[in-house]
This record gives sequence, C-alpha cells and structure tokens, in this order.
Amino acid sequence: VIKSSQEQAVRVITLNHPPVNALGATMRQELKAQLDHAFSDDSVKAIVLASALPLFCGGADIQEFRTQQLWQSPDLPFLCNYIDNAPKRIIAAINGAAMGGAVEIALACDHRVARRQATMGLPEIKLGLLPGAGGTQRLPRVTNINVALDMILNGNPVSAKAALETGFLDRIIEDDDDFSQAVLAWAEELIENNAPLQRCAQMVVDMQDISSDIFRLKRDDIKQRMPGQLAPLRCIKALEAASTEPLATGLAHEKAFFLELLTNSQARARIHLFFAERAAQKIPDVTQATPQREIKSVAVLGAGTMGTGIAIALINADVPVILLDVSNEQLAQGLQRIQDTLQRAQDKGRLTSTLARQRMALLTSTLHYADISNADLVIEAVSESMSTKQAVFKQLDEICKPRTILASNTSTLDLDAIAAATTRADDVIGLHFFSPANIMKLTEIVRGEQTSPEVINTLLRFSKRINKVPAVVKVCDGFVANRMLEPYFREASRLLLEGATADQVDGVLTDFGMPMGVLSMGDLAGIDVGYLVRQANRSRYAHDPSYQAVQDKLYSLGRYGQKTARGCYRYKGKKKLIDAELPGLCLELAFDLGVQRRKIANQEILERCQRFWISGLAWWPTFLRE
Ligand code: T1G
Repeated sequence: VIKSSQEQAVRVITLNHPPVNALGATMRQELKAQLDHAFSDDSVKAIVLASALPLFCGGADIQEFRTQQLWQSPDLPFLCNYIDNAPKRIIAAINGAAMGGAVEIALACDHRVARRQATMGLPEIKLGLLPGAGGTQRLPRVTNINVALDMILNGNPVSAKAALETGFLDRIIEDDDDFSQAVLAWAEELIENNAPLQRCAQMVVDMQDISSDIFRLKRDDIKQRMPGQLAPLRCIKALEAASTEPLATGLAHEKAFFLELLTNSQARARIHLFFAERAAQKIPDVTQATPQREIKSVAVLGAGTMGTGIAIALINADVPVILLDVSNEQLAQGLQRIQDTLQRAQDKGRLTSTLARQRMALLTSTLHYADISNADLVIEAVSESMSTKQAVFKQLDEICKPRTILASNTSTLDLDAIAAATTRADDVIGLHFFSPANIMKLTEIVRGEQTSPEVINTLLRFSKRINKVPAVVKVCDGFVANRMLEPYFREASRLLLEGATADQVDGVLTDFGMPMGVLSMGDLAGIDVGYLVRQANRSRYAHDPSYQAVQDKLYSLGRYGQKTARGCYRYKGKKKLIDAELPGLCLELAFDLGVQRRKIANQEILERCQRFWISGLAWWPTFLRE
C-alpha cells in the first residue's frame, strides 16, 4: 500500500491504497516504517509524501470508527506528532483531493505543495466529529484563526488557489507541468537553501487583531444555525484552546473532545449516513463495467420554481444549460429568478461577481423545442400532470437526437406511463430534485421498467458531478423520500387534532435536530401541493375520516402556507408567526370527527413522529429494483 523511491537526496514515499488511500492501521504502520527507514538513512536529506492515485488521500479510514482499529498503533494523532517532530524535512505533495487526516498529515509536514486542481478540506464536522489528529491546533498556527474557524466549521474543501492565499500551501504547481519532477526540483532547492523547517510546536496562533469575542460570537452563530449539534461547539472550544495553550496542551484538549464526539449518537448517525449515501448508489445491474454517456449539454424544460432551481444547480456545477419554456412571460420570470438568486448569493458574500457572470454565461434560453434537439440530457420540470408530461415527452422523443436521455423531475407520477409516450423508453428516467433544487443535496434517480443500466449509470455520475447525492429508486408512490414523509407528516397533523399546537410539534422536532419542523415544511412546500398529491392517493392512505383533516381544512380555506401568507402559521414575508386561530380550528374538527383531545407530552410527539422515520427507512431496500 506504500512504496518508496530515492532521487538523489530526496526519498519519495508514495501512498498507493485504492480507492482513497484511507489511513487505516496498515497504512499507518507502513507509513511509519517508511519514515523510520528514511530517517535512519544518511543519504536522505528530504522526504516527499506523495500519492499514486488521482487523489492525495481521503483521511482516516472511516470504517475504523466502528472498531477499535482507529487506535491501533500508530494512531493518526501519534503519526502527525511524529512527522511534526521529524529529524528531517518532510514535504506533502498534494496531487488531488486531500481530506481530513490527510490535511492533518500535511499540516504536520514542513512544506506543502499542490497541483492547481487539488482541493483540501477538513470535513470531520460532517461526520459529527472534529479534526482529531492535530487539525484544530496546527491549522490556525499555519494559517490563522479565521481561516481555521471557517474551514473546520463548514467542512467544505478549498481550492489550491485559496489554500495558497491562506498560507496553508507554500506553492502551486500548474496542472500541465510534470508534478513529480517539479516537486523533486523544489525539494532539492529547499535542501540547497537550507530553508527553515515549519514546526508547529514553535508556532503560536496570531490573535493580535482578533476580537476577544470571536469564539463567543461563533458559538452564538452556531447555536442559531446548527441548533443541538455538539461537534461545532467542540470545534470552537478546541480552536479556543489553540489560541491560548501550547501545542501539546491543545492537542490533549482536542483528543478529549474527539473521544467525546466519537461515542455520541450524532457522530454514529452521521457516519452511518456517510456509508448509506454510497450504498444507495450501488445497484446490482449497474457496475463499474456499465458504460455511461457523455453529458456536455443539458436542456431544462419548464422555467417554474423547480426548473429554474435545477438550472441554477447545473450552472453552479459549470454545466451549460438551455432553459426552455413555451411561455415568454414564464421564461422571463424564470430568468429573473435565476438572476435574483445569484445576486442574493453575491450580496451575502457567497459568490463573487466574476463567478456570477461566468455562471450566467452558461445559461441560454429559448421558446422553441427545436433549439434543444441536440442536448445530451433533457430534464423536464413542467406541471405535475400526467397528460402534460406525456405530451411533452412525445414531443421530445420526436425532436431530440437519438440517445438523448429524457429525464422527468416528477415527484409522484408513474414514470413508465410517461415513458410509454415515447419510442425510447430505455432512455427515459426520473431525476427528482427537492425544492429548492439548487440547495437540496438529494436526487432520486427513478428507474422505469425499461430504463437501461447505461442511462442509470450516466445519471448516477451526472448527479455526483453536480454535487448531488443520488439514490436509485423504483416507480412507486412518492418514490422514497415523499413515501417516508407521508406517515411522518400524517402523525404530526394528527397530533394537532389531539391537542398539540403547531409550534409545540415543530419545536420538538427542531430540538431533536431536524432543520425544520414538518408542519413548517408543509407550509413551505405548499398545502395545495400536498392536497393534490393526497387526492391522487387518498384511497390508499386515508384509513379514517380524520386523515390529514387539518391540512384538508386549511386547503379548503385557501390557506396554502407561505405562498398565501397563511397555513399552519401566519407569515409576514419570510417571518413565521403563530396563527392564534389554528387551535380553535383543530378543536372544531376534533369535535366533528370524535377525536379525543388532551395535553400531549413532548416525548410522545417525538416518539410518534420518530416511529415513522424508522419505518420509512425500513422500507428503503424494497424500493430498489434488482
Ligand atoms: N474512509 C473509508 N472509506 C472511504 C473514505 C474514508 N475516509 N473516503 C471514501 N471512502 C470510500 C467510499 O465509501 C467509497 O467506497 C470509495 O471510498 C469511493 O468514495 C482523524 C477523524 C475522498 C473526496 O470525510 O470526501 O480523517 O462505496 O465515491 O467521489 O481528523 O470519498 O466504493 O465501497 O466518495 O472519488 C475524513 C470522505 C475522515 C473524506 C473521494 N475524511 N471521503 O471522492 O470517491 S475522518 C472524509 C470523501 C478523519 C481525522 C478525522 C471522498 C473523496 P465504496 P467516493 P470520490
């Protein structure tokens, strides 16, 4: 899994453990053995840590988090300290993605160089953890406390360019240069110049121009943005220790926080999710050998909320898009919505004006089907009506070149019935985004009876390319997500009839850790949308007259949620307010339906709603078609 070679005075230690050079026990043992060998060889004046894979290293082996192998000697914290105190100069040659423990290994090195297309990240917070091998102590020393707070609390990778600007990287090597040769030449230069070694133990975190309130303000922000999450708070405490304590003391604090988080249910759930997301993409008849098609141009059909959200997700991922709508007015509104979304991102400092212009330049629009005939993929996002979709797919089938993939964003309709309107059912598939499509990570890839494995494989790869998490599902009511949502939402509404209030139900759910209460989510998605979906399936789900009675009543009153400024709540713009009339409405309904009312404890609310998430998760395997 690790090999080494020597070029003059430089020993190159190369990681070679597909698929991601995960730093499991064997890798750590072999890396230490290679380092010891290089340390003891007088002909070695500098050591380069490199990778034989397209990426540098995916960090600690997450599989080991469920076993004690994580602490098998040498563990990662030990290895980073070992490198940080090495008797010889060590250079990290980051040729591609470097994540988690890989970044911590690089931080312990004296020098860091990367290819321009490389990325570096500390995603531990996404696993409910914190960087546990010195990242919280070394990153603020090598860069600064603001960079460290940002990188560690958002967990997203940064580009090599950004890493150079923050001081994480010493040098970038252009992609078309011979990376290995360029690194060797630089290593010789460092030896020649006897360049100073970067040892974190001798460095302090520069707090000179930093407000003493910085950690308190970050904590307040986290409590607002990530209520109930433990890992972000421990990250801040570890970084606070880095700003005041010597390295060794800070590392001890970091280790204690890491051990606390590792045994916490939040980390266990997130680690499960990491593997579950990947398992959902494993389809028995779609393998590495399954061919895939190249997607160079995409057409989005329908400039409504979903269509424009999908178009934004695509241009955000550098995919050229042709947005088609047959209504001039709808198309103009859609383009304006896209422009406004990018402008808001700029106003919040999340997007530069240059990038915004580059993304808008990827977008063209048209009123004519003929203009999308050459698209490699068409994503249909017109109204949720079978007759409309069948007419659209018939027209697409006639217009588009052979092998154009025709994908429907339908959230509930029978994809096989849509495919039947075409002569290319093997090229028809569902690609279901969740609103807002440019934000939500999940996409459901709906395979029809005749959808070919090649088309499924193409959309699996395409979903990852546009930074989505795909799950392959079969044709059935609500696919997976909405099918799991149905009993959860039904129980929350039933609790209103039985005496709970909307803010009590939603409060229990957000305290549990849900980003939004399900009743608020129903107001956001639209009570009218939910009503129409229920109408299509009422006989299947309405087990008694009280079934979703509150939601049906609100629909009959024209209270569709945020879009009409009133649903379970009242709205002033985006501000959500209690609707004092709702309890009375529920009381009347309960009386008419003979539903007993009582005071309901929060724990009961959580258990009754939670029970439906778990039952929904149990269904998941049945949705995958062999
Ligand atoms: N450990 C174990 N398996 C991993 C892994 C990891 N770190 N990363 C990926 N895999 C598996 C993955 O499950 C899949 O397996 C295969 O590799 C390809 O993954 C102490 C505590 C590196 C950017 O969180 O971000 O270091 O499904 O499809 O698209 O502070 O993988 O094929 O059987 O994602 O090329 C922190 C997570 C660990 C990185 C590559 N590191 N991985 O993307 O491949 S905690 C992470 C990624 C840590 C220290 C802490 C990506 C990637 P299978 P893939 P990819």
